[in-house]
Amino acid sequence: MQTSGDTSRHDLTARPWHIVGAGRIGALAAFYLQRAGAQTIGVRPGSAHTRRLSIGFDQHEDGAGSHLALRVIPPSECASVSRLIVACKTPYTDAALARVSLTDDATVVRLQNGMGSLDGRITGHQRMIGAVTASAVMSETHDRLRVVAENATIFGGGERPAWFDALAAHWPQLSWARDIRPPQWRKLVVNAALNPLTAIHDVPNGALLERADLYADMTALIDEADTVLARLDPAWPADSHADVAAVVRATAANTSSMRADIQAGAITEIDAINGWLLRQAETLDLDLPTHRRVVAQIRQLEST
Ligand code: KPL
Repeated sequence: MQTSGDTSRHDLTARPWHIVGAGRIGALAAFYLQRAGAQTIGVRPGSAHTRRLSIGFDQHEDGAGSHLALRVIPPSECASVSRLIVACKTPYTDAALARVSLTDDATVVRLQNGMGSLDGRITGHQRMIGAVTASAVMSETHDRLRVVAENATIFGGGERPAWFDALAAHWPQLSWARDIRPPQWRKLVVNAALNPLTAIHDVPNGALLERADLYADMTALIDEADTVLARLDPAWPADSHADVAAVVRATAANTSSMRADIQAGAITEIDAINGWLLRQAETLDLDLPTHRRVVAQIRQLEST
């Protein structure tokens, strides 16, 4: 007799999972999928050859080392993809997905910062699942990652798919939310308030609570974001200050991803974070002067 656990595992393992952007978080997703018995294939935008990634994982809780072996193929070889995790940085999404051919019933999990990078891409019977993670993975060397914080990860949007329970049994702190917008927006406000300021001033996250000028800008960014989100959804609590301060304290010594991008001379995710808020504000006829200013400053830094 088949149990619901068997059905869930069958649904998870019946078709391969493609992961676009096998960076740190993509590799973590591949690692948990493999632990759950699924076949995983990495997709590397911009590459023309197949290669084999071999990544060591140091897990912080018990110091135990684990290993991920992943075949990584170019997007041009991705025909008939029916399970896709999009974990690349948001500015590379269009280029990465341009040559990936999805089936009509494909499920796409968006495991990225910000909002909006897959808008208009999911059609007909395809399904998009939103995902937000607070887990943190650091690169120790090019083939060794350290899971520095195994925190909550939320997938969601509508009914829980059959495969979800089989994955959650192997992915610590993975849960399902019928409405994924509140967790996505909470992360969005944190990223919108923290990331540009730390990048512009080249400071670790904790500086935002220590320097009066940065604290004032952070407060303005939160207030403006809350104003937009409360207009989009009247149920939005409209006061994210405590949420943001808690993340700043918990990550005080960290370099935000946007600061790291600017330091590395890479394009940032500003367009999917503060840029998304500005686009929403425009449709609502709202002005967000502080977001406008930091977006312009980040664009300036990106172009120098
Ligand atoms: O998600 C982050 C990021 O850097 O993108 C935070 C939470 C701000 C941690 O640095």
